[in-house]
Amino acid sequence: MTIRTYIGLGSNLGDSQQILSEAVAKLATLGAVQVSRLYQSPPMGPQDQPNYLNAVVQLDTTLAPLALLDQLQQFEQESGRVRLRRWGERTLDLDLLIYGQEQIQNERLTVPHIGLLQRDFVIIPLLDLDAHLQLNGHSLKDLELVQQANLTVIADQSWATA
Ligand code: PH2
Ligand code: MG
Ligand code: MG
Repeated sequence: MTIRTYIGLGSNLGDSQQILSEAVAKLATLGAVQVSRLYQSPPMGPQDQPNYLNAVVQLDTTLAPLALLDQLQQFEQESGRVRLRRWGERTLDLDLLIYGQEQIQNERLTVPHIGLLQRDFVIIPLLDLDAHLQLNGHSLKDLELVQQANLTVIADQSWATA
């Protein structure tokens, strides 16, 4: 039985588009993937850092949540992950956003991801993948944030496979 999960991808150090497309290829080894469009997004947190490239991957996988988290962290390390400060610049960030309908809270993992509803760079790509996606009974497309999003589309949904 596969579970539908959503993974947030971010990078603002190095060749971010290359790094993110390699990450999609790695995620595809864990199950069937669909990718959102690719976005550029101004930094949340310290403003003296480059803009981010952001995207979301939909992954249908049989992995349990912590096994999936282990894989995500391994992929971050393999990309030569550098993380200089909290909310700061990084080569690759892979966040487990949604895992089926599950609510998970332990020392390693909070799902749905804690900042999800506040981040346009997560919500807008999620809506690319499922325009009717709901969280706790609320349609993401009805969030005010969707009207105020400050994102630039860099590439259509073929970006990761081109
Ligand atoms: N990730 C951060 C901090 N700030 N800002 C944007 N726009 N996109 C991100 O992915 C991001 C961020 C730390 O994970
Ligand atoms: Mg993050
Ligand atoms: Mg993270």
